[in-house]
Amino acid sequence: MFFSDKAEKMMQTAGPIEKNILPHLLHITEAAATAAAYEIGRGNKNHADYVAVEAMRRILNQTNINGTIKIGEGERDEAPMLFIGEKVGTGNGPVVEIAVDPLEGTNLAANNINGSIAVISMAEEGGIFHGPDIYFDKIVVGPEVVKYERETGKQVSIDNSPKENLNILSEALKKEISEINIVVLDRKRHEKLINELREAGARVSLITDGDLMPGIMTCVKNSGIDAVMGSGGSGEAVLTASALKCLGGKITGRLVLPSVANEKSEEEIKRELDEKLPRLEKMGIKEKDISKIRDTCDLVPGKDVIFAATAVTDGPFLKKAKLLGQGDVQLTSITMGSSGCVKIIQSIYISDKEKNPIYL
Ligand code: VTB
Repeated sequence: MFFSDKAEKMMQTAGPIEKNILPHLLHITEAAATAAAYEIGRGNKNHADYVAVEAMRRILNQTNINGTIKIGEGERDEAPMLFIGEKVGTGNGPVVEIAVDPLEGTNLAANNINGSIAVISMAEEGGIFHGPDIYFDKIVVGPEVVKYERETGKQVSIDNSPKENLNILSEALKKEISEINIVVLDRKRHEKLINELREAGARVSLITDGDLMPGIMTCVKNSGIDAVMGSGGSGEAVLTASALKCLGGKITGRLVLPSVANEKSEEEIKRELDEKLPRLEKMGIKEKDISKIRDTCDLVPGKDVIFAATAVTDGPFLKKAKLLGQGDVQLTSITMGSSGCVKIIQSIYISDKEKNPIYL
């Protein structure tokens, strides 16, 4: 079989959402990233988020889908746009469930620090976890680890010690533990995890925000990121799971209330539980099930999954949104679908053709 036949077959295995909606997904993240680009470095993360949300919603509503937001900006009473349950799209098109983060890493964008993106994923009905906006304590690994797990029956797990997980990573990736690099959000709640990883001999890269893209990087050969560990937003975990489903990686972990993860007082934990339990129950999650282990397929059960991200500030392989003057803009994005097809796209929007149309 020629390679071209293989690529053609891959294109044919794509489901209807990947075939028909994926090309439009790019415009949705591009619009959000463009709006956010004007806010880079202005120090106002709320406004940066607002303009990204507004732009993303506008383009979503011009898209021929019958969509429902499953992971969004929050509950209906706290988020006016892209709230959980909001119906989006023209209504003429496939029924899809949607996870969005119009500006992942609001602080990063507001302060012009690397790593902020506009991101979205979609899947068929029932394809995206209907979960609360709390934390997900997780381990994210790439396809080589998944292959090793399948072959040996050994598995990375949130219930293993960091040392046990490092041993599995070391065998799976054929690396010494001293060569392994784990990305962890720099938070007090991760002090124990960071110490244990370092004591076991691994290297730990601390980041201030934005652990979604590093999760995707575990699926990129020689990216230098072997795993992402620790708790972060559950919405970001679902978005990460969407990408991993396309790339063959894995996320595993459990939901956790921020007050519990951040070791707040009994009183604060009770207050958060009282506030969130009714919502959790409405979503079908009983108190005893909050801390159940969930993996990629629990977070994204869908079969026809699509994902897109556009850089706002610089990233490992996506270059920042560049404002070229007079509203012109240059963007880099990644899109993928569950067929396995990945695209890295540079877009240049220049309205005046008398200007030099291509910027490098
Ligand atoms: C993480 C990180 C995000 O929120 O989800 C984090 O990936 C949640 O942790 O980029 P904290 O509540 O400790 O900030 C972000 O930093 C922002 O959404």
